[in-house]
Amino acid sequence: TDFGDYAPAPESAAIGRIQPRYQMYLDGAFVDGGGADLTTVNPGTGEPLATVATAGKGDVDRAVAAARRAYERVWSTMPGAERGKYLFRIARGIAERARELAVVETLDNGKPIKESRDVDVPTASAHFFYHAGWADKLRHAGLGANPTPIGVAGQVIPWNFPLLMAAWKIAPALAAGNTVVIKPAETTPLSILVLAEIIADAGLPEGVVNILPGAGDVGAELVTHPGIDKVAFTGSTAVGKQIQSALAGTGRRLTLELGGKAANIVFDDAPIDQAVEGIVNGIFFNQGHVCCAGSRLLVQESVADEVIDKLEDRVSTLRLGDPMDKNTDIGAINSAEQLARITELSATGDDDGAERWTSPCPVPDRGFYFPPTVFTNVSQSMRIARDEIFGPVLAVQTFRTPDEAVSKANNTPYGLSAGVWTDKGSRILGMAQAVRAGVVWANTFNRFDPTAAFGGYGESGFGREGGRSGLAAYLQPDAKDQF
Ligand code: TXE
Repeated sequence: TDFGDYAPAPESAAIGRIQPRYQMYLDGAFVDGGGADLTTVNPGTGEPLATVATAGKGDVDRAVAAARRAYERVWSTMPGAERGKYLFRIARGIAERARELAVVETLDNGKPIKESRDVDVPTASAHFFYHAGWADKLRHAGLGANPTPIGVAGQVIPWNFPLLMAAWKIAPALAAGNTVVIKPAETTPLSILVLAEIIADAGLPEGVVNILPGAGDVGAELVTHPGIDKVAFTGSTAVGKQIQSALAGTGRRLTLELGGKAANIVFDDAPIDQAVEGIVNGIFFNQGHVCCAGSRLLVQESVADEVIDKLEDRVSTLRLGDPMDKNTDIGAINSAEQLARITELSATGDDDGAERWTSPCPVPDRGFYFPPTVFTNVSQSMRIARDEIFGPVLAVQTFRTPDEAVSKANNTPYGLSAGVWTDKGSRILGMAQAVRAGVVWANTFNRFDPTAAFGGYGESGFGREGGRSGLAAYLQPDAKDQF
């Protein structure tokens, strides 16, 4: 593989190197699984990157049993301050291997290297640092005088932020004293397997974290396994619904972080240039593979032409291409399947009579790429205004009054995030109340911080990740302390 500017220095040849084959991480050991190896592809080129062992018959049983042993014998009874030390070590391990992780993430996922380097990897490390701090302070979290862990967590994560989603899931579970069996997405298993090495090097007791690569069938087996006490899933709304119905009546704790169709709402008193940057970040960050992406622009009629002109000018300057190039703004679509889904869904915009604008940027002739696209003349009934496209495609609608903005923003079964751009503080507060979304950003977008709770309303799922509420998702409140 050509690592470009990220080529390993001769004295540290191992840095950034992709192994030809990766194993699962089960009960503290790197082992083969009973499933057929999967081949992960570099979306930037479309070429195979590495093969990965996957879980097969009996592996979920083995991993859940290992997690149960670790839970009962070591992890749930260990003093919080001790657990915290392991989390600090993992956080430091991520920081120490940041360059390698960024390269692995970009090669496996297709996101621009500057995003892996500046967002995904540091934020993953920050999640472990933040939760390390909670481990010995659980009784001060306002969740009861002596909150206890839930048990063994079964976790399934998607491909859009592979390392970061692993950190979002593993760090709070461990801080609260739970053990984990986690399944990465089939197209992006590599960075979490590098994290497994960091976890092993941190000396985490065996069985506390188990990582089982595989496809949806492994995920389904994991979340329905009778040995699992708590399920955390991030992925499509369709699969989230299946999981919720499969678990109905089991009493198992469940959190779901699903799709979204966020409105980015620009009022006529907004700082327009800043708003344009926020619109670009909202929908083109990570190729739009973001559950909270600002995929619907709602712009006040009086400034709509100005905003759209400035937006198209700005988007024309974005560089699309080789994810490993430090100057790339928009990288590759994660898989051929996702590229086909984006192509198909955006074609419904043409069929429904919306007006398509495509960035004039050159598109590489190999790998999976989709140029930034903006649809205007969009009406509420069109699929491009309703369905999650999960790609670099923006649907623009206009509004006249704040009430109309609220009603359009809320006209969706989803409710994960929204953005408000205005000069008026009172309007920000009003919109934050009126828009049904778990996260409302004001004069910014796509800001993630481990101290802030993230999660949705409606078909975007339930439960929160990050902050004190995220921690609560991994604790049984103290029965003696309820009021
Ligand atoms: O999702 P899946 P896909 C949305 C986005 C995207 C669409 C499809 O709109 O276009 O979903 O993506 C595992 N039981 N999001 O098909 O299938 C699967 O192996 C348990 C939004 O990739 O939901 C992977 O690890 N697990 C989203 C994970 O679920 C199952 C992020 C997600 O894959 C399973 C991803 C099953 N029955 C997609 N079937 C977000 N919220 O950010 C699959 N999986």
